[in-house]
Amino acid sequence: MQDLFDINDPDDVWPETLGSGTTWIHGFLVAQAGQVMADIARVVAQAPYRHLSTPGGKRMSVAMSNCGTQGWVSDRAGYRYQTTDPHTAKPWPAMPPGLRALAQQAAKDSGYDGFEPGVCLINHYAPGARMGLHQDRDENNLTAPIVSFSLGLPATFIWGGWQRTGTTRRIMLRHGDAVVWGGEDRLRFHGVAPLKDGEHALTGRARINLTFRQIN
Ligand SMILES: O=C(O)CCC(=O)C(=O)O
Ligand SMILES: [Mn+2]
Repeated sequence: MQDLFDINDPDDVWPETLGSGTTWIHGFLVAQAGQVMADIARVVAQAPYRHLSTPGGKRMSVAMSNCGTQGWVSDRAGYRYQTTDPHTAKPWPAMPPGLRALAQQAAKDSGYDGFEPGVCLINHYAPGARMGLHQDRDENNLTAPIVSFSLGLPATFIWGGWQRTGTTRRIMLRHGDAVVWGGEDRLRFHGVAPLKDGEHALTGRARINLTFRQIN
């Protein structure tokens, strides 16, 4: 019998609602993943992945870079967006137009027309890397959604409520999945459980996550 669903078939893209403002688009960028990885390789050649410190001085397990007009950074002075990469003192690499268009398409498909992402934060998870529960609230514009793309190894995404404590839902984000959250869900707490080891044909022993943010 033929499988009803083939994870490698680029036609297998389907939306699932996670909340009134949140859409999980399974398989959204499977077909474009090779191009997206090539775009990311060019960005991180100019602005290498690095482990930032939290304001409290802890080293983050996720390694990060950015592209766009600004980039998200963290150090002893706090969390913020800034126009230059603190490691190179140069402007962040421009956001590749294909990446930007893909993020706008995901937003539109989720009911958010007119999304203008200025920043793409690039997260690199090696096995064991995780991201604690947090809200994305460093953006000046909280009316625009967050668009998240996942590539490579699968990860457990923790989807919470509007308080740090309380019930959470765990979903497995796979290669090519997009999640778009906005509206009343824009400030939900979320995080990522420690990445399980594995090997992915495109990313190797890693998961890459991109979050597109409209900061103004
Ligand atoms: O890696 C993910 O799926 C989420 C990343 C995230 O929440 C962030 O970068 O703020
Ligand atoms: Mn986040």
